Order: sequence, then structure tokens, then C-alpha cells
Amino acid sequence: MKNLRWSSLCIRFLLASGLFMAFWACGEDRMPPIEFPETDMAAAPLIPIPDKVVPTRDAYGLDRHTGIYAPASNAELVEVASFLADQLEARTGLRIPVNDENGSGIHRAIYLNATETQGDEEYELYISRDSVLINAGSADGAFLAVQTLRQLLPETPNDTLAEYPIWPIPTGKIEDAPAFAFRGAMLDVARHFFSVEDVKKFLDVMAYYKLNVLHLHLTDDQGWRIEIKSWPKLTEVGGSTEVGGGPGGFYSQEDYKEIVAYAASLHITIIPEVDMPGHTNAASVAYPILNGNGKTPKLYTGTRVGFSTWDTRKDTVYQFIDDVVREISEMTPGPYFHIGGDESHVTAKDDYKYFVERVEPIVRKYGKRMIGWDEVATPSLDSSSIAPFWADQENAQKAVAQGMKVILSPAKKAYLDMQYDTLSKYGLHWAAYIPVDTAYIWEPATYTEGLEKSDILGIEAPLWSETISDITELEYLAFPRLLGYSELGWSKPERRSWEDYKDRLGRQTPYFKRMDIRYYPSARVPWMDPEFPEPPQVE
Ligand code: TNX
Repeated sequence: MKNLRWSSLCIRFLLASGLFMAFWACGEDRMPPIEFPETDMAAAPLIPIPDKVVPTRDAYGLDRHTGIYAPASNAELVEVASFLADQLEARTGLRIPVNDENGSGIHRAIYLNATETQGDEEYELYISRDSVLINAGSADGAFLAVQTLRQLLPETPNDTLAEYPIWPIPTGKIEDAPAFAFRGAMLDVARHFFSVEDVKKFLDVMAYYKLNVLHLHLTDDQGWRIEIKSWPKLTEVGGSTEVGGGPGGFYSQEDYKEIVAYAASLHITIIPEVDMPGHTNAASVAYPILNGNGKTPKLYTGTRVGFSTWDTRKDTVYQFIDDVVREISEMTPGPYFHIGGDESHVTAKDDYKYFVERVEPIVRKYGKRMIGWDEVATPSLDSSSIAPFWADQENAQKAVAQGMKVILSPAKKAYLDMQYDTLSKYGLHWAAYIPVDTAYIWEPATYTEGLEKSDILGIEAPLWSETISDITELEYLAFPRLLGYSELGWSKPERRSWEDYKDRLGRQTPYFKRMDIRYYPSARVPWMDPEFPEPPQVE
């Protein structure tokens, strides 16, 4: 293990940050030495697994003498420091000060340091007996390092080492960076509506496992879930029901902004999707002038797909789309707008092409990159557009031939709404049964013939909601599989193995319990203290 040269790191940090009071904490340990039992950082159940972990077998004692420091001139980094303090308080009850000017009671500091040499989401985490140092090129990187630190914190403190509780964190060095910049999940809030609170809880878990994009499928045949002020009936009428005939619901613009802001505080980008020209029955009921399938639209609460379309040759339709894209884009800081574009079975081929080629410039006019399910790659599009590959490999190849990027969401591997097996309580199985190991054992970079790794922005696991109507049912399908997708998106192939992963996965139960996550207790995973009984075995 190479010498970490703490004193020089401390001095560099102090020069960079001007936090002279932190000097106190950089001095030799002023606490009576504590004998920690030997630790092994490499054995910690980290998900996703980092690039490089070098254990030094000692422990850093998080306790009432801990302080957090970040350069005061870097507001984003100070925010990450406050996030860490809040998380540590929730876990330990300790109110750890951030940039405490006095610093006299602080003997073991956690430093967040901005570097110029690291990539956006890259970070280093050095943990010694006396201090924790996070080096990152951006606040995103520091935030990701903080998730690793949270995962290293033991469940319970040691109460015998001193007369106050100490949480021993294993020492060593972690160097880490993501395989893909785009690591996403999707929630279908259209087939069944999910509340702002539900979405926030999902975001909390995503952040803990280093996922950084949440795509919201906001509209479909069964419901329109986002308030558009210039077309109020979309939600008044189109948001009034859902699959199975329940009450539906929608996000007001204030609700949506709240979700976007909450996601931003977790360094997660929201992608809004308005699915068109198919999957548009709810909007057509609200405004029949849009309709293009020749029938009188009625509210729909079933689960069929492919029966609706808009009138692609009517200018009013594009006026309408312009308003929708404008209002949503104004509330969305992220760079993407998703136009759906899938399963437009009753839209004539020419009309579909005309439609997509006319909508794309509208999306760009409002400063967004267009995303559309792989079918949109048939028309000719700007190379800034993106096609998630869900069903048709040829479409993915067409996208790449146009210079577009692809996101990997192959239904056979990455669909969270596919049943685990024939006994699964919820989910569909038209693409496959996807047990927890199948969800993990595949290689996104080489999955699609004819695509290079550089063609792939990343991966996204969509959760369609035809069969799930509340957060408990949502969690049954999403967890634990979502954690596997997080590792596929983050960790390099040479670091991944099912044998090792399943052991780390089985050790997430304390976190699941704390978060009250109703995961599916797959019998293929060695769960530690399972909260739920093992499900019956299938062949
Ligand atoms: C296909 S994936 C769909 C959705 C369904 C899903 C169910 C895609 C682009 N379209 O409309 O909800 O299958 O698994």
C-alpha cells in the first residue's frame, strides 16, 4: 500500500480551501489511541462495486469528535457536505458540524476537496485512522463518494471502545469512476399513478446506489399525469382514472418542480416523457381534436397497447405539442425530453415518419435533446437525438448509423416489470421471466450487435405499472433487481461477478429494513436476516 502522505494532502487541502481552523484536525491525533478490531474495506458490501479498493485494516472512528469540511468558496461542495451531515445524523444521531470555525472539539475530520484532474463523476476516498479525504473533480463526484462512505458505515456503533459510541469505518483507499455516464430507471406513473412521496422514496434509493437519471413516463392511454396550464383538460379529464378504474391523479406543476428539485439535490436528472403519437388516448379524450384513429375516444382503464394515435397531419396537433414541450421543458433543467414514439400501430408508416421528423425540431427549439423508443430511429433525425433500445436491435443499429446514441433497456434483460418467475405476484412476462441473476448477468457494452461502447450512453431499467398500483407492489418488482442494474451501469465488467454480487446483495437487508423497502426475497440470494420469508422455489 503506497504511503498516503496525509500531511501533504492536508496542506494542499488547506491551501486550496483557506479553512485554517481545519489545521487543528490535521495535526497528530490528540485523542488517546483507541484499539479497533481489524477491518477489511474490501469485504464491505458495496453496491455498485468500486474500481479499486485497497484496505489498510485499521478503523476511522466516527464519533462526537468528527467534523466535516468543504471549501467555503465552493457552494456545491458545501451542499454535499451538509447532505453527508444530515445522512450521518439520521443514522447515528450525531449532529456533525460542517465547516465549524471553532473546531476545537474536532479531532477526526472528513474533508471534501475539489480537484482539477478528475473526471465529472470520478472520486477518490482515502480513509485513515485520523481522517477521511474525498477528492473529486465535481460536486457530482463528491456526492458519489459520500454514497460509498454511507455504505461503509457500520449498522451499529461500538459502545465498548470509549464512554461514548463510536462507529468504526474500515480504513483504506478507494478509486472509483463509472463505466457509463447515464445510469437510469423509469417509473410509469401513467398506467397507475404514484405520489410525489413515492417518487421521492424511489429517488432516495437510486441515489444510495449511484443511479443518476430518473425517467418519468408521464402520459399514456390510461392517464395524463402532468399539469399543462395552456391545456387544462389534459389532467382534469385525462388524469381522472388509471388501469383498473382507480382514481388516477396527476402532478401539478408545483409537484413536478418539487420532484425535479428533490432529484437535483440527489444529483439525479429527471427525464419527462410524453408518449406520442400512439399511447395518447387520455389526451384525445380530453381534446378530441387531437385524435387520429377515427373513433370517439373514451376513458380507458385496460392494458391493451397500440390502439391510439393523433392526427399527424393537423397543424393544431403541433401547436399543442409545442405548448406541452415548452411548459414541461421550462420546468426541467436536465438536457432531455422524451417523446415516446413506441408501438404506434395505428399510425400509418408515412404519418409516423412525418410526425417524428416534425416533433424533433420542436424539442430542440426548447433546448432539449430528443429521446424516443427505438422505433424513432426509422425516420431521419438529428444526431443529438437518442434511442433507447428496448425491442428491436435493427432500430438501435439504424440510430447509430445516424450518429445517434443508444440507451440500453432491452426488455429481455432490463425490464423491471417482467416477472421473476411463474409464481411472481406482479408483473408481465411477454419478454421473459427475469430472475435476479438473469437481470445481472449480461454485458451492456456488447449486448447489441454492431454497437461500440462509445455508441452507448448507458443503461435504463424501466418499470411499467400495468400490474402494480402502490409503492409496496412497485418495490416488489424494482427491488432487488434495480441494484443489479446500478452495478451494470457503474462497474467495469472485470469487477463484476454474480457470486460476489449476490453475497453483497444479501447484505443490503439492514438498509432495506431501515428504508422499509418491500423487496422480493429471491431464493437465489443469501439474504442476511431476511425480513420476509423465502418465496417458494421454482424450477
Ligand atoms: C411495452 S416498452 C411498452 C409499454 C408497456 C410494456 C409492458 C415500450 C416502449 N412499450 O407500453 O407498458 O411493454 O412491459
